[in-house]
Amino acid sequence: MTDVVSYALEGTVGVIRVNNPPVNALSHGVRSGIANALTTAAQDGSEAVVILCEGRTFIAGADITEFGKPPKAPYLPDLLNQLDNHPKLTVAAIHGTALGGGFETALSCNYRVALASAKVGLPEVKLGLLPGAGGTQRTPRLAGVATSIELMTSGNPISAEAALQKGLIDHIATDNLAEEAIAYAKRLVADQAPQRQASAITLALDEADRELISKARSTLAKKTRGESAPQRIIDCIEASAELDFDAGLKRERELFMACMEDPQSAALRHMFFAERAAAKIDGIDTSAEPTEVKRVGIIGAGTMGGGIAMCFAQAGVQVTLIDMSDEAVAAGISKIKTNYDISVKRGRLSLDQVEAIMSQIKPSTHFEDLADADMVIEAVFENLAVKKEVFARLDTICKQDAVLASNTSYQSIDDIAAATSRPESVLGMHFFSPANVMKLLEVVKGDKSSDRVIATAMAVGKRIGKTSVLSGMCYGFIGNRMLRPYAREAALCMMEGASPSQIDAAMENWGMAMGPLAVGDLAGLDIGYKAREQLSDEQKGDPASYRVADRLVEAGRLGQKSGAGYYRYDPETRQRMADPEVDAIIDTCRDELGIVARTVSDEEIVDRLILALANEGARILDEGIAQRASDIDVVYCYGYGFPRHRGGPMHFVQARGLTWAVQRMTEFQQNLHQDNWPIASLIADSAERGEAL
Ligand code: T1G
Repeated sequence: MTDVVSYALEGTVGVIRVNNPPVNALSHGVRSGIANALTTAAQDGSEAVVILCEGRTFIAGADITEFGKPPKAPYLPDLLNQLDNHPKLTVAAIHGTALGGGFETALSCNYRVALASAKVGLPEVKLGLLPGAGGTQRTPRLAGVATSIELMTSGNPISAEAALQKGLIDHIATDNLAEEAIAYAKRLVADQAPQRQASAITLALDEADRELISKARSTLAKKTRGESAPQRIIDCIEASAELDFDAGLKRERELFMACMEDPQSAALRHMFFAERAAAKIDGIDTSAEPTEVKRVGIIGAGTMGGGIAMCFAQAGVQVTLIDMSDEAVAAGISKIKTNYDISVKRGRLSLDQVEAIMSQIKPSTHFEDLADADMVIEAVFENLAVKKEVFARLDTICKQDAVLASNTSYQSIDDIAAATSRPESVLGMHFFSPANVMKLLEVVKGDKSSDRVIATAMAVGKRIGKTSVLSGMCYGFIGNRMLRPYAREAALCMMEGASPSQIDAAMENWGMAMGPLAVGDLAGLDIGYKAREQLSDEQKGDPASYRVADRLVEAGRLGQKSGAGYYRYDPETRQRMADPEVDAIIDTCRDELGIVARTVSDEEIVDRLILALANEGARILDEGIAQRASDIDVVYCYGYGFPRHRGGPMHFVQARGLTWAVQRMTEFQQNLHQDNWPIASLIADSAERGEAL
């Protein structure tokens, strides 16, 4: 055995115990240990073999940290082949989450026992992969096509009970898993139960199955637009019925290797670790215990404040929602209720659940009601003076260890903190609209923010289901600061000859959830207009980058909220439509600025917008505003609709090649607006040294 796998005979049952924290991943040591144990068990006096794990979960999959490195035997498919053909009756004993290669190991056993609290799943698609150790061939044989499509293309785990119903497990243990699994194995031997093999089942597709497969292909083509793994999974499921088991395994292997070599998988594996790394704060005093937040105050019952209140109430935190008048608070509560009514209609929540959540939210117009709040989040009008006044009042009311956070998008945390006598308790918690939906939370530390309040905000973010990323203080923090050059390049491509529809289509076909101009219409063009009113001409930059937006706002075209912006919107479906009026406005602006339209290719649009993001991201990284390049990727994939299967702007540009990035931006310097393309020194230096960002 190895130090992560032990084997011992317990009576007539051989027990293989895996102990490879934190999740018993199938590292080389685990694979070797299991293989050796199976060899021993084949020759000893055991009548059955049970595989179980120590720690918090059954095997949660292949060891993702080994991907991209030279594989070492025993390879998982070979190990599972040894298990599948073992001479003794084999039982998997599942607790926690048996996922990916872990569940494939269990499927290669003759029987499966699971604790009622356990879950099983095949989440490989979330890594741009597919179950590559027989999962795509055994699952359809045990549970049929419909279950296999759902399990493998959603990547979501199912409960032990659901797995039992679907024939994926055979028995549910209620108490001591090891004891019950061993007793179950003994009973099977005593009953002379057959050593069933999923691999021995012959599967035939009926018409309904073929319908399901065809429908899945078209649904996935839309839902996972541009992603390769989901379609390859369907190919494997088809093969499980069209080919014999060994040929099906071969087909699965071919498609698995195609996924493994696909840049999309490298990107998604990058995101898997990036999301986890973002939670780690370098240099923080780890003894700085986060404050437990049992009561939170939210100031401002508008769209953002209401959405934030929902996040906390859903996490079981008591919320006091404050606004200046009874009418304003009532309107906020009513909007929250409407949101939950939609969730009930869609079957996401029951009426009782909504009632319980709403009972957590106490409306008020008195700041004094925040005296015992552990955290207060200000979500009032985006004006520094108003925010400073709010924080000055909080300073006189809140208890000493309360965390005072602002949901500001742009204002200086340091200026806000200066309005209090406790700047160490102040920081930013920047939510993204709609706050009850968007996963990203930017935690913005001010000069004086203490480690305790930073740790508290990060912990609270995780508790309310957000992916939190720490940002230093600069205008726009991480995400919105990068959005400015991105939006600038979109506007300039438009002025130079590309239509709004071409720009948005180019970016959406590349993978962005929504094109930049459609995003502008969604957010409201008047927001940028009002922000520009507070800037000097020099601060505004090249007039070509905002002239059209200004003209649209001045014409009352604010975006979706007014029914028209860069596009006209169907009042019923909100479907966007190109509008000749906008083309005319663009032509007029070109004439005013002496710009002669030219053909702008989709490739140029994509390169300019993505490089604009990565170039600014590199500056943010260089200035220490972001802790690591992967944090910037998390911000863009979780807050701005950047495709996860491209790994975020920083990963994408490095995967594409920093030398290419330098060469392409040099072309832009020479052919476009030179002052828009100073190449970030971190990119230039890293390209020169052949190093990562
Ligand atoms: N390999 C290596 N490390 C892993 C890992 C894995 N499979 N899963 C988790 N970790 C690390 C993780 O990076 C973190 O490390 C720590 O464990 C705790 O994770 C052939 C090819 C199991 C539900 O995709 O979904 O099998 O940050 O913070 O919230 O077909 O981890 O502490 O240093 O997420 O309690 C398929 C991925 C692989 C499962 C636990 N399996 N993992 O969640 O803890 S591909 C997966 C998870 C495969 C085969 C194919 C979750 C979890 P650190 P955590 P958690």
